[in-house]
Amino acid sequence: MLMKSGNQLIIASIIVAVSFIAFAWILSGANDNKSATKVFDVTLENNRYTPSKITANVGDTVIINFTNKDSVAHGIAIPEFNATVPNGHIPPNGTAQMKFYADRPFKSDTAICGGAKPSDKSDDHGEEFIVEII
Ligand SMILES: [Cu+2]
Repeated sequence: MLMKSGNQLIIASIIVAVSFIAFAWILSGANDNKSATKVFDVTLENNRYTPSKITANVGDTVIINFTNKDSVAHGIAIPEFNATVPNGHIPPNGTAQMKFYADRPFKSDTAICGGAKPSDKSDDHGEEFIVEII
């Protein structure tokens, strides 16, 4: 009888320990959802970005992999996040990566071949790439 009671105590202790670990694991998972790494693959062709808009959350690390299928370079930058690609341009028929930490809400056209705002159609290439951080 004493032996059985001891076993029950051990089993009860194990159940409590496993429950605590599971609870901590769930909590850590919830935190991961709040600040994630978001990866976007974006293609440039005929002076157009596809997709032409991406959306991420404040607290995210944003990685954008650009593929340029045009025979001209395209400029891209987000000064607010100190973000750009090597040499500021996605090379002709090449690739470039931009990575930044989104520490605040933001929404703008980040294509810098010409105008800095989505409503500005004055640049030679005419493309727009909207980055929105919500
Ligand atoms: Cu361009």
